[in-house]
Amino acid sequence: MSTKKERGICELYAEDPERADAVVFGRRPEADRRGFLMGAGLAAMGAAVGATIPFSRNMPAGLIPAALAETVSDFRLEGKDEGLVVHNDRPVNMETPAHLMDDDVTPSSLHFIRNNGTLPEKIDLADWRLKIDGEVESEMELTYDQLVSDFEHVTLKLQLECGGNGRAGFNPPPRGNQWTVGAIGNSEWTGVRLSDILRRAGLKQSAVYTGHFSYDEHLSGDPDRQAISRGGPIDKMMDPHTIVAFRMNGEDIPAAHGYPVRIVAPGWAGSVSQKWLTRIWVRDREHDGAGMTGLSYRMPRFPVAPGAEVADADMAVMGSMNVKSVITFPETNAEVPAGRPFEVRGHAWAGDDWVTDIEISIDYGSTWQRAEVSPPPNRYSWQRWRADVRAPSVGYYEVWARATDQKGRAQPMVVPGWNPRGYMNNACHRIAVIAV
Ligand SMILES: Nc1nc2c(c(=O)[nH]1)N[C@H]1C(S)=C(S)[C@@H](COP(=O)(O)O)O[C@H]1N2
Ligand SMILES: [Mo]
Repeated sequence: MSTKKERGICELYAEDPERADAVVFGRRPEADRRGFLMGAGLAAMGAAVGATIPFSRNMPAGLIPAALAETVSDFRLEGKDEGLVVHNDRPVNMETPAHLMDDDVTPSSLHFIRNNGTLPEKIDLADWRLKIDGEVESEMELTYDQLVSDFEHVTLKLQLECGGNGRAGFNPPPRGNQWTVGAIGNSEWTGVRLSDILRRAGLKQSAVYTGHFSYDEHLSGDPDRQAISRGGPIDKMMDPHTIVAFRMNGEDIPAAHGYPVRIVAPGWAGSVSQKWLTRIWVRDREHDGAGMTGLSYRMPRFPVAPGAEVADADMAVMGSMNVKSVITFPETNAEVPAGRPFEVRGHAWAGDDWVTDIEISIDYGSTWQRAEVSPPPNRYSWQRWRADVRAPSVGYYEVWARATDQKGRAQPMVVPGWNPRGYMNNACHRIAVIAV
């Protein structure tokens, strides 16, 4: 089993300069290694270092550009809060620490980012098209203006959680970003219902699945490979909460989150929510694009031992995410008053389902106290919960939170079923507090 993690640019240069060059410069694999920067790569590179590069022809292959040779922790992305944790800078992957997830509606500056490929350069709205083809009565190609003016708008607060959120809890560690709790956000998205678009195109009887395509490129630079191309069963795509979004929190969607248009299919692994969307291929079978096959976004059909090899045939595509919660206040390691109540709060969500109960423990799960849980402002939003908690004496405590959905399924205390890629860890979140 591979335990390879995705890496920051310095590590990548140390281990695989050729691939690192391709990542930084967009050099095609078949190009010679004398260091020529390709047109778009050169422009991007110039933008990244803040100047044109007069001697770019002389730049040796495999040389980490000094301007980019900062550590990953120095990496900054415009519009993003400096408190986000950077797992990787190429592709960009950042998560939100629990205490920065306290807002009911996640500001764009605090929403986690998960990219598999390149970050597309500014896309011109005049050139943008959305193609709908495959198992439809009439293929369509929508311009941006048509998308925005031809269909009813909806604005919804929607949970978007990476399928690998919590991966860091699994042992042995599966490859991929070592997300802790923060690959989840709940921003307000405006767009049109995907179902309205699919109805306009007319679904054939044979339509069972979608396949999504976008502008971002595979890190190898190979134009024939997709960075990611997932999709979902028609029922999920026809749900009125699955939208083709063009605004995030009332503004154009930021570049990193899919400008100008993305899918938001809330409650399922975030990878179903294609960013920089260009095409929806309606299919007569489960889609088989990048991220649909092998071990990607698939779970074993039966429990497996940690570290086990699982045959592809024994894996099935993930559907809804599961019940989960996060403690957003206080921040872990905060001081709280001993003997007097202090507020504990956070959010909870449950994929396609919803949360009915939250319980809090400060004695390692021996006793539990009920928290108040608010109904979601709309379906598929996360839900606010809060409780007044009292630490009986001075000392070190842990606050644990456990959510239960309307079907009676609760979060496990320990990391649930190990799986080869480390998906769906919904173990209880816990924080430390010091009562003084
Ligand atoms: N085109 C494209 N869409 C994509 C991805 C990507 O790499 N490329 N990553 C997916 C994954 S794995 C997740 S979890 C979500 C993350 O969305 P965010 O970056 O807006 O938080 O986008 C999904 N959509
Ligand atoms: Mo993801």
